[in-house]
Amino acid sequence: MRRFLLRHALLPDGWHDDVLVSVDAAGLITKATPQNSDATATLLDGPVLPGMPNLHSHAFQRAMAGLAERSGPAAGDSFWTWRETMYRFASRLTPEDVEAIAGQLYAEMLEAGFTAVAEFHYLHHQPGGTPYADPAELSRRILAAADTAGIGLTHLPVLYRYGGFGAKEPQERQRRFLHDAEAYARLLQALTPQLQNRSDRRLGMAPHSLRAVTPELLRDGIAALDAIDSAAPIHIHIAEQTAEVDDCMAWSGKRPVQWLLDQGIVNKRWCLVHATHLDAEETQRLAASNAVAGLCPTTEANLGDGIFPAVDYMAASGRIGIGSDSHISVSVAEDLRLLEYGQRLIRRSRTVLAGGPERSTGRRLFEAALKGGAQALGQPMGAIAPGHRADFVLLDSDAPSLAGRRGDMALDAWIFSHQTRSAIRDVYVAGHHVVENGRHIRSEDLAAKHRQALRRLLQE
Ligand code: NGQ
Ligand code: ZN
Repeated sequence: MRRFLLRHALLPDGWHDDVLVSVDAAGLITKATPQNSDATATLLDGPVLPGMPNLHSHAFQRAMAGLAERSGPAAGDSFWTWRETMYRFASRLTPEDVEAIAGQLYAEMLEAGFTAVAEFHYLHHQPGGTPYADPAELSRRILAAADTAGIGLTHLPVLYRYGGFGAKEPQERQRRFLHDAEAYARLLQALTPQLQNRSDRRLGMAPHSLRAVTPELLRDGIAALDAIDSAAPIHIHIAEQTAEVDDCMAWSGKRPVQWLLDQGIVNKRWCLVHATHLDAEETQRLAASNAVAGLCPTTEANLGDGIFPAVDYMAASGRIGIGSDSHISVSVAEDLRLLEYGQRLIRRSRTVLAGGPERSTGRRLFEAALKGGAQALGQPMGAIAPGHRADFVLLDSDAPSLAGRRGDMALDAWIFSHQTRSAIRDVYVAGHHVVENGRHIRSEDLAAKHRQALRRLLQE
């Protein structure tokens, strides 16, 4: 049993001082009582937030962040030309590369205040498409990276079989991603032992998109998951680009989110990643489904996706979470800020997502993303309260941007007043200290391995 004394902490009912927290051997909080003292407890002396879930990640893409910013030979660079660059990059990665990139990324996520990640993992096979001797090789590399970094992980092996709506055959470059229903069920089974019985691990599934599966394959994949855990998370990319909406209309006569909602299967297990292009009816129906909209504002901006109707969706009590997706940026604060700024820019207005008069925009967004993120990851996190994991993010009250600020003012300052030097000082996951004075405890070792992998990759 460990004890922490949090000087100033955000609890589910608001800010409190001197919160004494007891943590059991599994890393779960058993008690959290304000206005307490204990000279032997570990003191976290400043504003303490619950760790944020990162609900969408393709770890390998971190290593190509910034490499797709040079314009191509023809006018009209887009999501789809970026995707070609990404496929080329993905085709060269070895298992060692995948682990080195993910290890570095996960350490950076922790330094940024994310204490768990949903890894939407689709790089499964060797270049060319032959499975590795262990078909779960690359998933195991992700698990190893998460263990080394000490981050919570919801592992989402991706079900991918087709190259477009209507069972279109995949491209050559997509071969590393592909499974049929049987091979996919075996992969889930093989990964189950390592992802069970830990408060910081969860297995789920990710049909890549409606482009990558047929209705039958989607059904079979879910059945394979249900046989293991009928409450496990299900994530899918959806309606990120208008071309997908058009293709879905041509295939089914329905928009992607409309089509999926019409299947009658979407519930709180689901995370609809992006869901950028929603009409008014889809917005209301998605909110009512209790699924989470997985928003990735920095990636969506980088890829030119469009802007999610967050005001109407959140007004309808729609659930959201945030993900760093392609990792063009790895920052809780930046993704929340950009989510708000997108809405401000189209509405020519301010404090748009604060949710009512006299409220903190940062607090509303932070709490919504904690709650939705925890639901999407299917992990006991997102609150400093009994039954939740002891994931703490200590802000540096000496940072210039936080000087003299407490409570919601500190949270707003951290999210909106960006300073180059991170204002995050210490991070704990399940009671374990993983970031100390702004640096991950293994940052040097992880950075060295990452540097080595990247030098080799980019020289080849
Ligand atoms: C992905 N990324 O799977 O990495 C996708 C691009 C696709 C995002 N959607 C590929 N941000 O959607 O086909
Ligand atoms: Zn994605």
